[in-house]
Amino acid sequence: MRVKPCILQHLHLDKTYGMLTGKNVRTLMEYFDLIDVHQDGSINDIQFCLVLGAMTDLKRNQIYIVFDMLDIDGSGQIDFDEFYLLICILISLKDKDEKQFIYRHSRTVFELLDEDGSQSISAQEFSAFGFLFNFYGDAVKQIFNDFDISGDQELDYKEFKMFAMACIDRQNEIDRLKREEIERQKRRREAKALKRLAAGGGTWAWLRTSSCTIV
Ligand SMILES: [Ca+2]
Ligand SMILES: [Ca+2]
Repeated sequence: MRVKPCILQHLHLDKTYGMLTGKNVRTLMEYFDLIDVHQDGSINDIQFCLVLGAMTDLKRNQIYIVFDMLDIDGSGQIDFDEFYLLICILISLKDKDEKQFIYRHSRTVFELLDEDGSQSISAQEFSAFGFLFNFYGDAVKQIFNDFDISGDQELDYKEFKMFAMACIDRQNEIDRLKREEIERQKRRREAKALKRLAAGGGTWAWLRTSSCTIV
């Protein structure tokens, strides 16, 4: 998930506690009041969809998944505390502090991902909700397998805590390898293009053809 330039741009989490400072919380409360057009202290899924659509590149169906994840009491409304938690997650992603956030708030993140409240996270829950923290595909599978020490295909809280410390490092490593591969492919394409140029084909041939047409 990518956080777009928006109101969050100038907000940062306190380095010690991984939460917003009091002043920033007030700013966020004022913003929440503006979104809360019915002034009932909560926002519904339509308002939530508009806000999160403007702040992130999440697709509509993903936004609804996040809504259901945050709406823990199933009221169909998101109150300020739930909104505040989401904003802290988004700020941590924007500032690339998500590893610290997950580590500091591992219990909260664990409860968010444990959708059915079974006190453990199944592979299915992880795949369904992990995108909120930029956990994707093969990296999830690999790390999930590594940290499921008991081998029951579930991460209990202890296992999750170890996972929290290590998983984003692994994700970064996979991303780095991907970037290197893209760079290698780009260099290969450039080398081929130069080869064609040296052999009198490619761009020069196209230019010659174009000139003839113009004349
Ligand atoms: Ca569960
Ligand atoms: Ca386990």
